[in-house]
Amino acid sequence: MSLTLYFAAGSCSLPALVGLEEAGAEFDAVRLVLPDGDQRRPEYLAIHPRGRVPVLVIDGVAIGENIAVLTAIDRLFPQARLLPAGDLVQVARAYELLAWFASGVHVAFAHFARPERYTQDTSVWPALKESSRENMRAAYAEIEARLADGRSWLLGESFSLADPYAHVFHRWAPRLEIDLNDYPAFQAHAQRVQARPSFQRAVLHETSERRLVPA
Ligand SMILES: N[C@@H](CCC(=O)N[C@@H](CS)C(=O)NCC(=O)O)C(=O)O
Repeated sequence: MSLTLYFAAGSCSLPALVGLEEAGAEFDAVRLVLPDGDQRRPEYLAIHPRGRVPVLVIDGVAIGENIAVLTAIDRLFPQARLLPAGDLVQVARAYELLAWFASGVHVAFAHFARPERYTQDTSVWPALKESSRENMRAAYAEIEARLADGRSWLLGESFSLADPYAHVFHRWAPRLEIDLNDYPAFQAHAQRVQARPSFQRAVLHETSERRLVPA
């Protein structure tokens, strides 16, 4: 089986990188530089016409959208136990969280980072950005509340792909000028995510020379 992950540093492709590393997968990691517009290059749009990361290509078939990518990684490597399996309620709870990350939290942040997606009227961008910051604060508070019972990981005592996914939003806080010291359990969770060897290997890919477009 051949696996290629298209990803970008600092982006929501982090959990896919961590998942492949947790599983000990052999894969080709191809880095896009979003500020350079790599995602809009014809050679990338030919792979994924939506022009976003992450994309996982499995034996020549490209899969986009985080939830699909993370599900594929989990199913390819069941021994790594990257997402709950079996118990219906645990599986549903996991997907409830992943879906909120993808369609709630990420979209809230996009109003800050990509206001042009929502309106060309630049006069309302400051208001959009301010409501994004409020919505992100609410998201951080919800994550904090989930960890408040002392659990190590978002779904309980076992690490899952929800953890590096949440860490994406932790990494975005400085851009929002949100002080995460207001969320101590989320800060401690971030340290646990960063301590995993899979995270450290994932971060190495973020600076690798293997780019879609060689520099
Ligand atoms: N709904 C998609 C969103 C993917 C997405 O927006 N990724 C960002 C990086 S975090 C991206 O590729 N941005 C490039 C752009 O907007 O041009 C998912 O969950 O995978």
